[in-house]
Amino acid sequence: MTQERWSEVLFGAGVDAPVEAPSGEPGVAGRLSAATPRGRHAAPERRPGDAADPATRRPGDASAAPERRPAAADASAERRPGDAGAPAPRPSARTIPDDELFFGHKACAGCGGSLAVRAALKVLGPHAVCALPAGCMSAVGFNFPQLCFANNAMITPFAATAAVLTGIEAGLRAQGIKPEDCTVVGFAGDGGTADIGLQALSGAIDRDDDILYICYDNEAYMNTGIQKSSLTPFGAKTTTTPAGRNAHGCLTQKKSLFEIVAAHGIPYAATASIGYLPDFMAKVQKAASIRGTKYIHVMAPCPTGWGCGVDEAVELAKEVVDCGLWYLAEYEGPAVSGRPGGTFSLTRNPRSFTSVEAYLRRQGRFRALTDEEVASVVVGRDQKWEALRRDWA
Ligand SMILES: Cc1ncc(C[n+]2csc(CCOP(=O)(O)OP(=O)(O)O)c2C)c(N)n1
Ligand code: SF4
Ligand SMILES: [Mg+2]
Repeated sequence: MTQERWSEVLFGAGVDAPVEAPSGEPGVAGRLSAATPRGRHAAPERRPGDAADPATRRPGDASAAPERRPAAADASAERRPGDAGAPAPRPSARTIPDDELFFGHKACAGCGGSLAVRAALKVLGPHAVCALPAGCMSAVGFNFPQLCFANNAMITPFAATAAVLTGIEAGLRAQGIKPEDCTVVGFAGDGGTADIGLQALSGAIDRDDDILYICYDNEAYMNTGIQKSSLTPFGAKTTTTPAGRNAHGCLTQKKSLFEIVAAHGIPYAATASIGYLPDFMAKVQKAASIRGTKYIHVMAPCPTGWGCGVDEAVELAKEVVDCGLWYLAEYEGPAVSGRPGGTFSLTRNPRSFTSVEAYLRRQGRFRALTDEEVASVVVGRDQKWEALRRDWA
Protein backbone atom coordinates (compact mmCIF):
# COMPACT_ATOMS: atom_id res chain seq x y z
CA MET A 1 0.00 0.00 0.00
CA THR A 2 1.38 3.42 -0.88
CA GLN A 3 1.76 6.23 1.60
CA GLU A 4 -1.14 8.17 -0.05
CA ARG A 5 -3.44 5.14 0.16
CA TRP A 6 -2.52 4.61 3.79
CA SER A 7 -3.38 8.23 4.60
CA GLU A 8 -6.64 7.84 2.74
CA VAL A 9 -7.58 4.80 4.83
CA LEU A 10 -6.73 6.63 8.03
CA PHE A 11 -8.05 10.08 7.41
CA GLY A 12 -9.99 10.10 4.13
CA ALA A 13 -9.00 10.97 0.57
CA GLY A 14 -7.34 14.26 -0.21
CA VAL A 15 -5.70 14.86 3.14
CA ASP A 16 -2.24 14.25 1.79
CA ALA A 17 -2.64 16.03 -1.55
CA PRO A 18 0.74 17.33 -2.73
CA VAL A 19 1.41 20.92 -1.72
CA GLU A 20 2.70 23.12 -4.53
CA ALA A 21 5.65 25.37 -3.74
CA PRO A 22 5.50 28.86 -5.36
CA SER A 23 7.86 27.68 -8.11
CA GLY A 24 5.43 24.95 -9.12
CA GLU A 25 7.77 22.30 -7.71
CA PRO A 26 6.12 19.98 -5.19
CA GLY A 27 6.74 21.37 -1.67
CA VAL A 28 8.24 19.33 1.12
CA ALA A 29 4.85 17.98 2.13
CA GLY A 30 4.21 16.95 -1.44
CA ARG A 31 7.49 15.12 -1.71
CA LEU A 32 6.88 13.36 1.57
CA SER A 33 3.39 12.20 0.71
CA ALA A 34 4.55 10.98 -2.68
CA ALA A 35 7.27 8.84 -1.14
CA THR A 36 6.68 5.11 -1.18
CA PRO A 37 8.01 3.37 1.91
CA ARG A 38 11.11 1.36 1.22
CA GLY A 39 12.89 -1.67 2.59
CA ARG A 40 11.64 -3.42 5.67
CA HIS A 41 9.40 -0.48 6.39
CA ALA A 42 7.17 -1.24 3.42
CA ALA A 43 3.58 -1.92 4.52
CA PRO A 44 1.79 -5.16 3.77
CA GLU A 45 -0.11 -4.70 0.51
CA ARG A 46 -3.92 -4.81 0.76
CA ARG A 47 -6.21 -5.29 -2.20
CA PRO A 48 -9.87 -4.37 -2.50
CA GLY A 49 -11.80 -7.45 -1.51
CA ASP A 50 -9.28 -8.57 1.09
CA ALA A 51 -11.11 -9.57 4.23
CA ALA A 52 -9.10 -6.95 6.06
CA ASP A 53 -9.78 -4.17 3.56
CA PRO A 54 -11.94 -1.64 5.39
CA ALA A 55 -13.37 -0.41 2.06
CA THR A 56 -15.16 -3.75 1.55
CA ARG A 57 -16.44 -4.09 5.12
CA ARG A 58 -20.10 -3.87 5.99
CA PRO A 59 -21.58 -3.34 9.43
CA GLY A 60 -22.35 -6.73 10.85
CA ASP A 61 -19.42 -8.51 9.14
CA ALA A 62 -17.76 -10.65 11.76
CA SER A 63 -14.39 -9.44 10.55
CA ALA A 64 -15.44 -5.80 10.95
CA ALA A 65 -15.46 -6.03 14.73
CA PRO A 66 -12.63 -4.12 16.36
CA GLU A 67 -9.91 -6.48 17.53
CA ARG A 68 -10.19 -7.27 21.22
CA ARG A 69 -7.25 -6.74 23.47
CA PRO A 70 -6.16 -9.59 25.66
CA ALA A 71 -7.07 -9.19 29.29
CA ALA A 72 -4.39 -7.60 31.46
CA ALA A 73 -3.22 -10.87 32.93
CA ASP A 74 -3.10 -12.61 29.56
CA ALA A 75 0.45 -13.67 28.75
CA SER A 76 -0.36 -13.21 25.06
CA ALA A 77 0.07 -9.49 25.65
CA GLU A 78 3.46 -9.94 24.02
CA ARG A 79 3.30 -10.18 20.26
CA ARG A 80 5.08 -13.21 18.95
CA PRO A 81 7.91 -12.88 16.42
CA GLY A 82 6.42 -13.97 13.14
CA ASP A 83 3.13 -12.15 13.73
CA ALA A 84 4.18 -9.54 11.21
CA GLY A 85 6.94 -11.28 9.27
CA ALA A 86 10.51 -11.84 10.43
CA PRO A 87 11.51 -10.00 13.60
CA ALA A 88 13.47 -6.81 12.87
CA PRO A 89 17.15 -6.93 13.88
CA ARG A 90 18.17 -5.12 17.08
CA PRO A 91 18.83 -1.46 16.16
CA SER A 92 22.50 -0.59 15.75
CA ALA A 93 24.65 1.61 13.53
CA ARG A 94 24.64 -1.26 11.01
CA THR A 95 20.95 -2.05 10.98
CA ILE A 96 19.39 1.41 11.42
CA PRO A 97 17.37 2.29 8.29
CA ASP A 98 18.48 5.20 6.11
CA ASP A 99 14.88 6.39 5.76
CA GLU A 100 14.33 9.77 7.39
CA LEU A 101 10.80 10.25 8.70
CA PHE A 102 11.32 13.45 10.74
CA PHE A 103 13.47 15.97 8.94
CA GLY A 104 13.59 19.58 7.76
CA HIS A 105 12.26 20.70 11.14
CA LYS A 106 13.10 23.95 12.86
CA ALA A 107 14.60 22.66 16.11
CA CYS A 108 17.64 24.48 17.49
CA ALA A 109 20.99 23.00 16.54
CA GLY A 110 21.87 20.09 18.82
CA CYS A 111 18.28 19.53 20.03
CA GLY A 112 18.02 16.24 21.91
CA GLY A 113 14.23 15.98 21.55
CA SER A 114 14.37 16.03 17.76
CA LEU A 115 17.00 13.27 17.79
CA ALA A 116 14.73 11.15 20.00
CA VAL A 117 11.76 11.56 17.63
CA ARG A 118 13.94 10.90 14.56
CA ALA A 119 15.48 7.74 16.03
CA ALA A 120 12.17 6.37 17.34
CA LEU A 121 10.51 6.78 13.95
CA LYS A 122 13.36 4.95 12.24
CA VAL A 123 12.40 1.99 14.41
CA LEU A 124 8.63 2.35 14.09
CA GLY A 125 8.59 3.04 10.34
CA PRO A 126 6.39 5.21 8.13
CA HIS A 127 3.09 3.65 9.13
CA ALA A 128 3.32 4.68 12.75
CA VAL A 129 0.73 7.34 13.47
CA CYS A 130 2.03 10.15 15.69
CA ALA A 131 0.39 12.60 18.05
CA LEU A 132 2.27 15.49 19.64
CA PRO A 133 0.95 17.99 22.15
CA ALA A 134 1.95 21.64 22.31
CA GLY A 135 5.68 21.70 22.94
CA CYS A 136 8.93 22.07 21.05
CA MET A 137 8.56 19.00 18.84
CA SER A 138 5.16 20.08 17.54
CA ALA A 139 6.28 23.70 17.24
CA VAL A 140 9.31 22.76 15.15
CA GLY A 141 7.67 19.94 13.22
CA PHE A 142 4.45 21.41 11.85
CA ASN A 143 5.34 24.55 9.90
CA PHE A 144 2.94 24.48 6.97
CA PRO A 145 3.74 23.78 4.20
CA GLN A 146 6.94 22.27 5.58
CA LEU A 147 5.35 19.43 7.48
CA CYS A 148 8.34 17.56 8.79
CA PHE A 149 6.79 14.16 9.48
CA ALA A 150 6.74 11.61 6.68
CA ASN A 151 4.31 9.74 8.92
CA ASN A 152 0.75 10.72 9.61
CA ALA A 153 1.08 13.07 12.55
CA MET A 154 -1.16 15.50 14.37
CA ILE A 155 -0.98 18.07 17.15
CA THR A 156 -3.08 17.49 20.25
CA PRO A 157 -4.21 19.86 22.99
CA PHE A 158 -1.52 20.18 25.64
CA ALA A 159 -3.23 17.92 28.17
CA ALA A 160 -4.57 15.36 25.75
CA THR A 161 -1.70 13.35 24.21
CA ALA A 162 -2.72 10.00 25.64
CA ALA A 163 -6.45 10.62 25.11
CA VAL A 164 -5.84 11.44 21.43
CA LEU A 165 -3.67 8.32 21.08
CA THR A 166 -6.57 6.32 22.50
CA GLY A 167 -8.93 7.78 19.89
CA ILE A 168 -6.53 7.18 17.00
CA GLU A 169 -6.00 3.59 18.11
CA ALA A 170 -9.73 2.93 18.34
CA GLY A 171 -10.25 4.46 14.88
CA LEU A 172 -7.53 2.33 13.32
CA ARG A 173 -8.84 -0.87 14.85
CA ALA A 174 -12.40 -0.05 13.76
CA GLN A 175 -11.04 0.15 10.23
CA GLY A 176 -9.37 -3.23 10.54
CA ILE A 177 -5.78 -1.97 10.69
CA LYS A 178 -3.83 -4.36 12.87
CA PRO A 179 -1.61 -3.21 15.74
CA GLU A 180 1.40 -4.98 14.25
CA ASP A 181 1.05 -2.97 11.03
CA CYS A 182 0.90 0.42 12.67
CA THR A 183 2.08 1.69 16.05
CA VAL A 184 0.18 4.59 17.56
CA VAL A 185 2.85 6.75 19.20
CA GLY A 186 2.90 9.99 21.14
CA PHE A 187 5.90 12.28 21.64
CA ALA A 188 5.32 14.63 24.55
CA GLY A 189 7.62 16.81 26.61
CA ASP A 190 8.21 16.61 30.34
CA GLY A 191 5.67 19.38 31.04
CA GLY A 192 3.11 17.79 28.73
CA THR A 193 3.62 14.43 30.43
CA ALA A 194 4.48 14.83 34.11
CA ASP A 195 2.25 17.85 34.71
CA ILE A 196 -0.75 18.67 32.52
CA GLY A 197 -0.90 15.38 30.59
CA LEU A 198 -0.57 13.01 33.55
CA GLN A 199 -4.28 12.30 34.05
CA ALA A 200 -4.77 11.40 30.36
CA LEU A 201 -1.73 9.11 30.49
CA SER A 202 -2.94 7.50 33.70
CA GLY A 203 -6.37 6.88 32.15
CA ALA A 204 -4.91 5.30 29.02
CA ILE A 205 -2.76 2.94 31.13
CA ASP A 206 -5.80 2.07 33.23
CA ARG A 207 -7.73 1.10 30.08
CA ASP A 208 -4.61 -0.63 28.70
CA ASP A 209 -5.01 1.07 25.34
CA ASP A 210 -2.60 -0.27 22.74
CA ILE A 211 -0.42 2.83 22.42
CA LEU A 212 3.22 3.83 22.85
CA TYR A 213 3.81 7.04 24.81
CA ILE A 214 7.30 8.54 24.56
CA CYS A 215 8.18 11.39 26.90
CA TYR A 216 11.22 13.35 25.70
CA ASP A 217 12.51 14.95 28.86
CA ASN A 218 14.41 18.23 28.48
CA GLU A 219 13.65 19.12 32.10
CA ALA A 220 11.60 22.29 31.55
CA TYR A 221 8.87 23.94 29.48
CA MET A 222 11.27 24.89 26.70
CA ASN A 223 8.88 25.93 23.97
CA THR A 224 7.44 28.78 26.03
CA GLY A 225 10.79 30.10 27.20
CA ILE A 226 12.17 27.68 29.84
CA GLN A 227 9.81 27.44 32.80
CA LYS A 228 10.12 24.82 35.55
CA SER A 229 8.19 21.55 35.21
CA SER A 230 7.92 18.81 37.82
CA LEU A 231 10.81 17.08 36.02
CA THR A 232 13.18 20.04 36.40
CA PRO A 233 16.01 18.90 38.69
CA PHE A 234 17.12 20.57 41.90
CA GLY A 235 19.28 23.64 41.28
CA ALA A 236 18.37 24.24 37.64
CA LYS A 237 17.82 27.83 36.60
CA THR A 238 14.61 28.49 34.68
CA THR A 239 12.60 31.68 34.21
CA THR A 240 10.32 30.61 37.07
CA THR A 241 13.17 29.33 39.27
CA PRO A 242 15.71 32.14 38.91
CA ALA A 243 19.28 31.76 40.02
CA GLY A 244 21.81 34.34 41.14
CA ARG A 245 23.28 35.62 44.39
CA ASN A 246 20.03 35.28 46.38
CA ALA A 247 18.31 32.35 44.64
CA HIS A 248 19.80 29.08 43.47
CA GLY A 249 17.38 27.76 40.91
CA CYS A 250 14.84 24.95 41.28
CA LEU A 251 14.11 24.07 44.90
CA THR A 252 12.26 20.81 44.25
CA GLN A 253 13.50 17.35 43.24
CA LYS A 254 12.72 15.70 39.90
CA LYS A 255 9.52 13.65 40.04
CA SER A 256 10.05 9.86 39.65
CA LEU A 257 7.70 9.56 36.72
CA PHE A 258 8.94 6.18 35.49
CA GLU A 259 8.09 4.65 38.86
CA ILE A 260 4.71 6.42 38.92
CA VAL A 261 3.88 4.96 35.50
CA ALA A 262 5.12 1.52 36.54
CA ALA A 263 2.95 1.65 39.66
CA HIS A 264 -0.07 1.40 37.34
CA GLY A 265 1.05 -2.12 36.34
CA ILE A 266 1.57 -0.96 32.72
CA PRO A 267 2.69 -3.83 30.42
CA TYR A 268 6.02 -2.14 29.60
CA ALA A 269 7.88 1.00 30.68
CA ALA A 270 11.49 2.02 30.25
CA THR A 271 13.89 4.87 30.80
CA ALA A 272 16.41 5.81 28.14
CA SER A 273 18.73 8.57 26.99
CA ILE A 274 19.74 9.91 23.60
CA GLY A 275 23.30 9.48 24.87
CA TYR A 276 22.69 5.72 24.62
CA LEU A 277 20.81 5.71 21.34
CA PRO A 278 20.93 1.96 20.45
CA ASP A 279 19.53 1.19 23.93
CA PHE A 280 16.70 3.71 23.36
CA MET A 281 15.93 2.32 19.92
CA ALA A 282 15.96 -1.26 21.19
CA LYS A 283 13.44 -0.24 23.88
CA VAL A 284 11.23 1.41 21.25
CA GLN A 285 11.40 -1.78 19.20
CA LYS A 286 10.54 -3.93 22.20
CA ALA A 287 7.68 -1.62 23.20
CA ALA A 288 6.22 -1.81 19.68
CA SER A 289 6.12 -5.59 19.93
CA ILE A 290 4.03 -5.60 23.12
CA ARG A 291 0.25 -5.30 23.35
CA GLY A 292 -1.30 -2.69 25.61
CA THR A 293 0.08 0.59 26.91
CA LYS A 294 3.81 1.23 26.75
CA TYR A 295 5.78 4.17 28.13
CA ILE A 296 9.36 5.26 27.38
CA HIS A 297 10.97 8.16 29.20
CA VAL A 298 13.97 9.42 27.23
CA MET A 299 16.43 12.02 28.53
CA ALA A 300 16.80 14.58 25.74
CA PRO A 301 19.00 17.59 26.59
CA CYS A 302 18.14 21.03 25.25
CA PRO A 303 21.23 23.21 24.61
CA THR A 304 19.07 26.36 24.65
CA GLY A 305 17.58 25.70 28.07
CA TRP A 306 20.53 23.90 29.63
CA GLY A 307 23.14 26.51 28.73
CA CYS A 308 25.55 24.18 26.95
CA GLY A 309 27.11 24.03 23.49
CA VAL A 310 25.04 22.70 20.61
CA ASP A 311 27.61 19.93 20.19
CA GLU A 312 27.26 18.84 23.83
CA ALA A 313 23.70 17.49 24.02
CA VAL A 314 24.58 13.88 23.21
CA GLU A 315 27.64 13.96 25.48
CA LEU A 316 25.56 15.38 28.35
CA ALA A 317 22.87 12.78 27.75
CA LYS A 318 25.56 10.13 28.18
CA GLU A 319 27.17 11.86 31.13
CA VAL A 320 23.92 12.20 33.07
CA VAL A 321 23.68 8.39 32.95
CA ASP A 322 27.37 7.84 33.66
CA CYS A 323 27.36 10.14 36.71
CA GLY A 324 24.25 8.42 38.07
CA LEU A 325 21.77 11.32 37.94
CA TRP A 326 19.71 9.36 35.40
CA TYR A 327 19.32 5.61 35.17
CA LEU A 328 18.50 3.18 32.37
CA ALA A 329 15.88 0.69 33.45
CA GLU A 330 12.89 -1.35 32.38
CA TYR A 331 9.64 -2.39 34.00
CA GLU A 332 7.67 -5.34 32.70
CA GLY A 333 4.15 -5.43 34.09
CA PRO A 334 2.21 -8.52 35.13
CA ALA A 335 0.94 -9.09 31.56
CA VAL A 336 4.50 -9.38 30.22
CA SER A 337 6.53 -10.66 33.18
CA GLY A 338 3.88 -13.05 34.48
CA ARG A 339 4.57 -11.78 38.02
CA PRO A 340 1.80 -10.14 40.06
CA GLY A 341 3.67 -6.90 40.76
CA GLY A 342 5.71 -6.91 37.56
CA THR A 343 9.51 -6.71 37.51
CA PHE A 344 12.01 -3.86 37.42
CA SER A 345 15.50 -4.24 36.05
CA LEU A 346 18.49 -1.99 35.45
CA THR A 347 19.66 -2.08 31.84
CA ARG A 348 22.84 -0.26 32.85
CA ASN A 349 24.44 -0.61 36.26
CA PRO A 350 27.73 1.33 36.26
CA ARG A 351 30.44 -0.05 38.51
CA SER A 352 31.51 3.48 39.36
CA PHE A 353 30.16 6.90 38.55
CA THR A 354 31.75 9.83 36.77
CA SER A 355 31.78 13.23 38.51
CA VAL A 356 28.38 14.79 39.28
CA GLU A 357 30.12 18.13 39.73
CA ALA A 358 31.70 17.97 36.25
CA TYR A 359 28.27 17.19 34.77
CA LEU A 360 26.59 20.09 36.57
CA ARG A 361 29.35 22.66 36.00
CA ARG A 362 29.23 22.10 32.21
CA GLN A 363 25.78 23.67 32.14
CA GLY A 364 24.90 27.33 32.57
CA ARG A 365 21.62 26.44 34.31
CA PHE A 366 23.50 25.11 37.38
CA ARG A 367 25.97 28.00 37.58
CA ALA A 368 24.68 29.38 40.89
CA LEU A 369 24.95 26.07 42.78
CA THR A 370 27.32 26.19 45.75
CA ASP A 371 29.79 23.39 46.52
CA GLU A 372 27.54 22.34 49.44
CA GLU A 373 24.52 22.11 47.13
CA VAL A 374 26.52 20.03 44.63
CA ALA A 375 27.51 17.74 47.52
CA SER A 376 23.84 17.36 48.47
CA VAL A 377 23.06 16.26 44.89
CA VAL A 378 25.76 13.57 45.22
CA VAL A 379 24.21 12.36 48.49
CA GLY A 380 20.80 12.14 46.79
CA ARG A 381 22.34 10.18 43.90
CA ASP A 382 23.97 7.68 46.27
CA GLN A 383 20.75 7.13 48.23
CA LYS A 384 18.80 6.57 45.01
CA TRP A 385 21.34 4.05 43.68
CA GLU A 386 21.45 2.16 46.94
CA ALA A 387 17.72 1.54 46.52
CA LEU A 388 17.96 0.84 42.78
CA ARG A 389 20.73 -1.74 43.22
CA ARG A 390 18.93 -3.35 46.14
CA ASP A 391 15.55 -3.60 44.40
CA TRP A 392 16.18 -3.73 40.64
CA ALA A 393 19.66 -5.17 40.00
C1 LIG B 1 -3.54 24.33 28.04
C2 LIG B 1 -2.26 24.96 27.59
N1 LIG B 1 -1.49 25.61 28.50
C3 LIG B 1 -0.34 26.17 28.10
C4 LIG B 1 0.06 26.10 26.81
C5 LIG B 1 1.34 26.78 26.39
N2 LIG B 1 2.41 25.88 26.09
C6 LIG B 1 2.67 25.44 24.86
S1 LIG B 1 4.03 24.49 24.75
C7 LIG B 1 4.33 24.67 26.41
C8 LIG B 1 5.56 24.07 27.02
C9 LIG B 1 5.69 22.60 26.80
O1 LIG B 1 6.72 22.08 27.63
P1 LIG B 1 7.10 20.57 27.51
O2 LIG B 1 5.89 19.72 27.54
O3 LIG B 1 8.14 20.26 28.53
O4 LIG B 1 7.70 20.46 26.04
P2 LIG B 1 8.97 21.25 25.44
O5 LIG B 1 8.48 22.57 24.98
O6 LIG B 1 9.98 21.36 26.53
O7 LIG B 1 9.43 20.42 24.31
C10 LIG B 1 3.35 25.45 27.02
C11 LIG B 1 3.32 25.81 28.44
C12 LIG B 1 -0.77 25.43 25.89
N3 LIG B 1 -0.44 25.29 24.59
N4 LIG B 1 -1.93 24.86 26.30
S1 SF4 C 1 14.43 24.98 22.77
FE1 SF4 C 1 15.47 23.07 23.30
S2 SF4 C 1 13.93 21.41 23.09
FE2 SF4 C 1 13.20 23.26 21.98
S3 SF4 C 1 13.85 22.98 19.85
FE3 SF4 C 1 15.43 24.20 20.90
S4 SF4 C 1 16.94 22.67 21.67
FE4 SF4 C 1 15.04 21.56 21.13
MG1 LIG D 1 10.22 20.14 28.22
